[in-house]
Amino acid sequence: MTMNKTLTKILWLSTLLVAVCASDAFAGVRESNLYWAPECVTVGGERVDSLLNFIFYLTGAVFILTQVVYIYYLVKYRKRPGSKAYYSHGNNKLELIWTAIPTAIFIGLVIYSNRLWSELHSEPPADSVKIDIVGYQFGWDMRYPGADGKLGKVDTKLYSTENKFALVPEDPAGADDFSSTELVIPVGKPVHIYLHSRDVIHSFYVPEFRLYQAAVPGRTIAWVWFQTTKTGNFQLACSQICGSGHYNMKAPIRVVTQEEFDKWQAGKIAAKAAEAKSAAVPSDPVLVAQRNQGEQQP
Ligand SMILES: [Cu+2]
Repeated sequence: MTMNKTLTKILWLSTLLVAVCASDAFAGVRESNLYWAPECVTVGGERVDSLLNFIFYLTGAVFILTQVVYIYYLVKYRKRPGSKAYYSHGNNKLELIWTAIPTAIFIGLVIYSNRLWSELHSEPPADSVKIDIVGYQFGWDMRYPGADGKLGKVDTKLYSTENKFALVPEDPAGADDFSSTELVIPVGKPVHIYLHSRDVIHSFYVPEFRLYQAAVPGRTIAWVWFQTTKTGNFQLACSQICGSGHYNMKAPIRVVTQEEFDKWQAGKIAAKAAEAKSAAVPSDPVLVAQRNQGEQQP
């Protein structure tokens, strides 16, 4: 009996310890809009919100109305001495009306939400910023086009430790692409993302963007694009349980001004060019000597 109690205590204490130690890895704490959806910062998200709010207020109003009527009649026709029960067959006309109105509303909602869905998934604008986003156990890698403005081709069969973006080596467009561990986006500009997974199913989920899309291994998900309305810092957190480290599969998102983005991009492109240069010409004197020696030998 006491043994059991001790065991339970140990179990509780260790659970508490794990929770305290892991608290650092918990997702960002929401500080505003605690009783509503988080702040919305995309054009498409605003339209999703207006549909959600419409449904919320409509069902809320119907709920209050039906409850008021229900309570009114409950009190009005309560059991009282001398009053006799009265049997009513109902009213066909009324039933027809209260069936037809919700049916019409539901059909309207289906048509509207389908149209909204297809609009949100329409062709991305030609001037959109293209970003390859790759999920893996347990993190995210982003790839941006280099100076040529083109993302190199991907063959999902090529994912490896050396080729973490599965780039097709024959495609020259991929040579200058640069990678990032944070998602940096210019505000107001359409962003077209290409979603990939290196291992299992992950999910790209940004509540403030009202965006949720699974990343499926072996596939390129190319139909997601969005346009932000505000600068700020957000968090990309995988929302598909993908293994033991799922809780910590996060990446920072920075929505910045166009100038800030251009500066960041130029820096990344320059760093990539310098990296390519140093890889082509070894600067280490020992390596240079070895290379020269190698060249002299027949
Ligand atoms: Cu994941």
